Amino acid sequence: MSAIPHQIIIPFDKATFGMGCFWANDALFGATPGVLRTRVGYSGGNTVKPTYKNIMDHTEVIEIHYDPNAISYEQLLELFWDNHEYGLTTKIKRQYASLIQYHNNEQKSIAEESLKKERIKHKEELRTEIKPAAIFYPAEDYHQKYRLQQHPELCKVLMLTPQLLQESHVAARLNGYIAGLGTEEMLNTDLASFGLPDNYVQYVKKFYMSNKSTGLFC
Ligand code: MHO
Repeated sequence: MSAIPHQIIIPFDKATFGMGCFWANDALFGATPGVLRTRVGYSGGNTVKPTYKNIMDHTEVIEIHYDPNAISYEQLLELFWDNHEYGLTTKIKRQYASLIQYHNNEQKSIAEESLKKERIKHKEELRTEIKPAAIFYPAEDYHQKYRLQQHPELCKVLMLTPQLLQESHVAARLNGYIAGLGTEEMLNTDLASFGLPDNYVQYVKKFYMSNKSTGLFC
């Protein structure tokens, strides 16, 4: 078996979003072209060392590393607006708040502009907050690539370590595909280059096909 191409080492930008339970958007962005890696965690609060059981004033967020030559911040924001677990106008506890954390002034103005456009589509006030990026506390290992981790044999073949759960490109992609996300074309191209044994290629395809119509869930 050839080596699994876990790491893609090219310049990247970061995007951080809160959109509800982070399991769903980890899978969504993982299967998005131009996204290099994802990891989930807690951010935005003032307290230190939040955990899932004691998240305090923090929000569940996803941190996305993307190739700005392959996908724009505007395109990521489109996915952000369209895929909130609780919608954009529902009053929801801080854990699941709608949050954009910008990493530079350009992201800030693009996000503010897109919020203005999004407002026009809704009758009620949007609850989305736009704030500067703050300390990101990675979530516990079992939350990283949650959908993929429901397939322990596949994870074993990928030789996923706690570090790779947060950093692997292949894990990010498969976490989406196994949940039925991404296009079939992307799936086939990726599976041809990931170096998985053939029975696992078939295994991933089977779950992709059967989950394809399920959509995002948490
Ligand atoms: N509905 C999920 C939420 C998990 S999420 C990481 C559960 O009941 O466990 O917030």
